[in-house]
Parts: sequence; structure tokens; C-alpha cells
Amino acid sequence: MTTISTSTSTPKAEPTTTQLMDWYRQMSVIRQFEVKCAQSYQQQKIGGFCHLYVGQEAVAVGSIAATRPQDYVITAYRDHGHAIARGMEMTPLFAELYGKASGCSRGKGGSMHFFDAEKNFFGGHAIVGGHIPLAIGLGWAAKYRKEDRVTLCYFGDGAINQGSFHEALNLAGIHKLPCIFMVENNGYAMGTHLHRSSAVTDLKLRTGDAYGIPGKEVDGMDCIAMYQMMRDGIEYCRSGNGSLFLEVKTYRYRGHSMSDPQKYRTKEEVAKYQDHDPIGRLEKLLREKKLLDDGKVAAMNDEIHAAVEKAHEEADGAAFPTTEDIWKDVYAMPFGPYLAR
Ligand SMILES: Cc1ncc(C[n+]2csc(CCOP(=O)(O)OP(=O)(O)O)c2C)c(N)n1
Ligand SMILES: [Mg+2]
Repeated sequence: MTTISTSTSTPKAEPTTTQLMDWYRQMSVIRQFEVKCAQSYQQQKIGGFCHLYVGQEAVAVGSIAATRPQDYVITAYRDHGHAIARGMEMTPLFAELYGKASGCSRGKGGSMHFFDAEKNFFGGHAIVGGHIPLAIGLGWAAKYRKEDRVTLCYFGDGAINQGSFHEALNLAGIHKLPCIFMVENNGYAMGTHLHRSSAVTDLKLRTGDAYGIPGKEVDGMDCIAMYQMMRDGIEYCRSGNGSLFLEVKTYRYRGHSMSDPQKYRTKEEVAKYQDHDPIGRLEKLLREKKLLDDGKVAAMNDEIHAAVEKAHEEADGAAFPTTEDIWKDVYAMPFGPYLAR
């Protein structure tokens, strides 16, 4: 089997200082966006489920930084970070969360269904593992049309024992589709630890012998490591080698969703991971490089805080869909095959 480049075979792509500052900013935006979401959820501005990405920011930011605009991105329901890293503005995201007509999915999708076809961001999917077959559809389309596009597909550790995962990976292996499958292994599927749900917990081994797709492991709390792995991985896929599977080791600091009392883990466990916080790690490096200091950090945080508040206020003041609009885009036929007008 062809192997992708490793640190011993080729030098790693060193990010520029501009990239590092940009990633620090993006991760900080995601974190502050999520903190605001938690507040809005408690104020009952957000209906339905809401899964925050706090702690996992480096995964989306580092990996999407290695893409080109024409590449496809598709993810599960913990999708706020991917949407922001893909360049979606915060106002239509807050509007979506608040059920407003100006939301990115016209207020009918909510937290789990952020979407922006122009940015090749294909959601936001609520069914665990349900979007992995859609990812290979994107991969197949690119290959069939001879388009230079790689598909990035993210999912959680809870998805890897779903039938859809195995069926999709098998097809990706057969057709050598240009797809990178990333399991964001944060250790838990709701309150169930990976050790209780998976017979093999070294996830990078799961696809090599089974589907002919090489597996690699990467530290998802390290934005630079994510970027470097993806630079190599995307190159591997673009060159026609087929798919790649990445086990991304990460951790979420908040509960599974906003209604999770988190009885299945200790505060000490969470604190241990917070010691390796992706934003804190990059900040330390940027301070060492003299690109950040106390004043610059405070100024950037204030500026992001103001942008988050502005986006929230715009969304909060926006209109809900009209009663008539609520029925649009639900079925392909105006009132569906089953409903009489
Ligand atoms: C097919 C299916 N079964 C069950 C659920 C309920 N459910 C929602 S999230 C979740 C846990 C998934 O965990 P994981 O894939 O590890 O993602 P994480 O929440 O850690 O990001 C479950 C079981 C669902 N949405 N879809
Ligand atoms: Mg998980």
C-alpha cells in the first residue's frame, strides 16, 4: 500500500507567522462564539440540541487551513467550529441558531445543520455516521467529473461502529476516492467511553487491512500538527492515491450537549486536557516568537468579543420565517407527496 509522507521522509511544511496568528484568531473566535451560544441557550434563545466545540478548535482550524476553496467539507452535528473555520460569517450562524429567516439554513436547521454550498461546506448532519456515505458521494462526484477536489469528512468516535462507516469506507477503498475521513476521537460518545463501545481502540488500525485505506494518528490539540498532517494527506489524495483515515486525538471540555450533567467523568480529567489547551499552546508559541504579549492578547480578545456581540445582536433582531415560508424547502414537492394542501 502507498504510504503518505511522514516526518522522517519529507520535511514538514512550516507555517508562516501570518498563518499562526490567523489560526490563533480563528480558534479564539470559535471559542468565544461557543461561549456566547452557551449563554444564549441558557436564555432559551436556541431551541433543540446544541453541541459545543470547545476544546476541539484546533482540529477544524488546522485541517481546513490546508484546503483549497474548491475542496468539500462535511461534518456531523458538532459543526460550529468547522463552519467558522470554513469562513462562514457569525451573523447567519447565530441567526440559524435562533431560528431566524436569515440563518444559513433559513432558520430551519438549527445548530446541527449549518450549511453553505457556496463555500463547499455541506453541513452539519444529525444522524451519527449518516453523512459518511454522503462524503463518498462528494468524493465520487469529484472523481467522475475529473474535478480537483478533496473531501474532508469529520465524525466522532461514536460513528466508527456504525454500518454506514464501514459501507462507505469499503466503497472509498474500492474506488480510490479523494476523501480524508477524520474521526475526532474525544474519548466519548455522549457518556460512553470509547473503551466501552469499541473492541479495537487504536482507531488508526481500523481501515488499513479492512479497506485498503491507510490510517494515521495526529494530536488534535495541536493546530500546527493538524495542519502539517493535512497538508501531506491532501497532497496524497490530490495525487490520485485514494482515501486516507485519520484518528484525531482530541477532547471536549463541555458536556456532550447543553443538557449533559457529565456524571461519567471527573473534573480532574477535564483539567488535565485543559492543561494542553490548543489555544493556550499556540499562544505560548506566539509569545515566545514575540508576536503576542499581554496587551495584544487582550486587544484581540476584546475585538473578537465585540464582533461576537454584534453578530448576536444582528441575529437576535432579525425576523423569524413567515408562516408560509416555514413550509418551503421541507419537501421537493410543494406540500409533499403525502399532505393535501
Ligand atoms: C444513528 C444515531 N444513533 C444515535 C444518535 C444519538 N446520538 C447523538 S450524538 C451521539 C453520540 C455520538 O458521539 P461521537 O460520534 O463520539 O461524537 P461527539 O459527540 O463526541 O462529537 C448519539 C449516540 C444519533 N444521533 N444517531
Ligand atoms: Mg466522541
